[in-house]
Amino acid sequence: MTQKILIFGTSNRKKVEETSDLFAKIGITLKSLADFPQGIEVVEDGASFAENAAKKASEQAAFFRTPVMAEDSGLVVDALNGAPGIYSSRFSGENATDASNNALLLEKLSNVPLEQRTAHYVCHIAIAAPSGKILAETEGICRGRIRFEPDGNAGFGYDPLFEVVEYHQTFGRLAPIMKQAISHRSRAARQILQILSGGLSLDKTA
Ligand code: ITT
Repeated sequence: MTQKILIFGTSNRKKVEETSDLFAKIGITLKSLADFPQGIEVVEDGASFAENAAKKASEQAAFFRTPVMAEDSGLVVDALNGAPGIYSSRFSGENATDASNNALLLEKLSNVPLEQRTAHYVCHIAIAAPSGKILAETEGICRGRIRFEPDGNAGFGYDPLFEVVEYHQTFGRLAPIMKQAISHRSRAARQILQILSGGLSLDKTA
């Protein structure tokens, strides 16, 4: 099988690690922004995961003059009216780290009992042509709840606090292969693979 290359316009190497095996199965090698240090910074000022994913994909596709895939993802916590949502990466401020975000999440949920700690991850993926046109977009979700203490250090972001209830384990503790089977990102990515396998051409430059 000839390998095709698709630029995944993300600077989050965990996003690439979690999806590259899936794309490899249909002969696509993902390249990330780590492979293109001259890339552009996209301002994520959309009002939804969908808007931000489309903006990241289309601005970068125009810049690189080739189709680009991008995704916007985050954690939606019911007891916080959907926060941190699209602000997940900077929940605790401009210089946020995973640790400071997790600490703030625990603080905000400190008086919330287990049965009200339900949450879900969302991942919206978009592929854009250099014209800015969105060629494909999909969304995946993964339901769980927020633990009272972190457990494990697999994955990234909120994973040590995010318990997949059916498995009684956090994504921080579950094996990466399990996250790859059931995560929001894998679900969105598998739908993209179906669209690509169904004939969407990445050679389009329109
Ligand atoms: P790019 O915009 O460059 O792709 P980013 O990390 O800034 O990278 P987002 O703006 O989409 O990506 O923010 C995603 C945030 O949502 C991420 O920093 C985590 O806080 C959270 N998140 C998303 N998916 C997650 C996952 O699988 N596990 C844990 N946290 C996740």
